[in-house]
Amino acid sequence: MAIVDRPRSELPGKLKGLHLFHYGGAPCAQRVRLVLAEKGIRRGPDVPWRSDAAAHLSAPAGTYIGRPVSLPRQENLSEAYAAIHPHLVVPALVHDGVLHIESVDIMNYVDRELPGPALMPDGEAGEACRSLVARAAELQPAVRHVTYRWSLGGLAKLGADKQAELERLDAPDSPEQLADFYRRFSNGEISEDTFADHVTSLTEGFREIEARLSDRRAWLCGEAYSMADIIWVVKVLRLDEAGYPFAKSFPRVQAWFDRARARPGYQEAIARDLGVASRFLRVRGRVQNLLGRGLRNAAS
Ligand SMILES: N[C@@H](CCC(=O)N[C@@H](CS)C(=O)NCC(=O)O)C(=O)O
Repeated sequence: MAIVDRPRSELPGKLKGLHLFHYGGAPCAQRVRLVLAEKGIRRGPDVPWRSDAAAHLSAPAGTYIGRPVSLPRQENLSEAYAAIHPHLVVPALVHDGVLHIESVDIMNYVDRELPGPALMPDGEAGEACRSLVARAAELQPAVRHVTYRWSLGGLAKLGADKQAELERLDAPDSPEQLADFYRRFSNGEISEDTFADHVTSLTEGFREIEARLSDRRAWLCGEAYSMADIIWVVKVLRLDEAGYPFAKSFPRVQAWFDRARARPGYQEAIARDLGVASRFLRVRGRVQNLLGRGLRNAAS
């Protein structure tokens, strides 16, 4: 269980109820919002993430307060956010003053500790479900590489000053190694072969999901929507925005994704955040595909 024992910021200790540090378009945060929505925990207002105004300190029971941290504005790469999340990524969840990090741990925590339908099945189905969740989590670095290479491109490159600041803020033992990733990406040190290998890893993952759906089951672990669906849905969404050819390559994944998108939880947790930024990424992905240098070409 990933808990930050003594965060440098005093803010988490002041928060009552549930508070989620997140970003609308970030898959790791989307999966936690989806779990909260499927548990029936309602989304309250979004407030400025650093706010310790009295009106923002307590989330009423059965709701959570969103504290969006803008990744495009690089608010996560700041001293103030480093004092909350030592690895400089979203999400982070505070529950009654206790700070939790690592999205899969947070998903399990919410499922286990809070009321609402169980999202992890029992018995054999549970084992399969856990291994699908682990498989998805293992592919997170691949999603990061694809996002930066095919969706964000030059927009995400850091200048020398920002990079130096990031090197200073990033914890040397961070499992994310974000400063190292940004340095290699910004300096063009990641080879096209490396990016292509990440696309191949994702394609292998989607092939496994397509195979699981071949017996016409509604959801990945059987008839009940589970944690496995949640973690894979947001992965498919991110790649779909980037221009991955699901309908052509994996039609069952596409149909399952469409079913998942029709759920009320998806509407509350994901769809309402997919604004201009998501449309921009989709258009960019489509144009790159039309020009023959998009993710569709890399995936074929
Ligand atoms: N292992 C972490 C990974 C979190 C992560 O990679 N978050 C991404 C968004 S999906 C992020 O905040 N990236 C910051 C950036 O790219 O600057 C978790 O699962 O919580």
